[in-house]
Amino acid sequence: MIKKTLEMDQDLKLHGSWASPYSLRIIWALKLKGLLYEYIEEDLANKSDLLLKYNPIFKKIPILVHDGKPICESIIILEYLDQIWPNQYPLLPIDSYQRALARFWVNYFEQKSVSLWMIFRSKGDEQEKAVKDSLEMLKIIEENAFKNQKNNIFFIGGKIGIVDISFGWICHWLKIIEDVGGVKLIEENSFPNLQNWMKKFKEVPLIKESLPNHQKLFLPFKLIRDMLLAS
Ligand SMILES: N[C@@H](CCC(=O)N[C@@H](CS)C(=O)NCC(=O)O)C(=O)O
Repeated sequence: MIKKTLEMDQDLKLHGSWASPYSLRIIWALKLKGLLYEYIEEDLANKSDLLLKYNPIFKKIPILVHDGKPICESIIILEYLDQIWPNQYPLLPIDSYQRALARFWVNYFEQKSVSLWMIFRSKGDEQEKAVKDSLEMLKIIEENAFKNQKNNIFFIGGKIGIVDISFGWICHWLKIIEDVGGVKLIEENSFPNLQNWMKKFKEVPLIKESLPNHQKLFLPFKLIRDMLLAS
């Protein structure tokens, strides 16, 4: 499927998976920047030769291929896109200090969100520990990450930026993790800053239209969890 957008003279291909929150990070960035790209859906149960050729180390998607050159790891891809197209919807703040702050939170989330996936793939004591670690991460984000908002909705700068894009998947996949893992992390009144941001982020049309159906996502995630626990 080819997406028609503003920039027509680039050869950009995105190898992704419809159920992957990491693919979605790149789709959001490409759309925000108005870049034309070709999307290639990968079957992660039967990886293509191209996927294995482009990411022989981790064998994971997303992979962005720019003029034949593969770039792997979603955050690295976001930074790459921002360096190549700095003037089309910058994802990182211009100000060096704000830029450092944005990178700090992206890095924090990349390190700590591992515990969210651990909830999904574990049970018993291991899952309890993952819930505890995840709640600690959410509390730290709740109490600290929004300090730079200056009454804006989004993390830094009043518009969706790299922090929103990197955190963004929790707006949708957190519920999947809760439902599939059989746990509850966010109650109605807990984490008000975070919940406000999640609500506003999901309301942005470009984000809203890209989120996969919850029930459609639930089934493969449940199957994967059952397989992982059985093995
Ligand atoms: N740190 C990577 C994570 C990417 C990732 O975990 N991709 C998953 C899909 S969501 C994948 O390709 N899994 C295939 C596998 O592990 O075999 C990134 O940010 O790009």
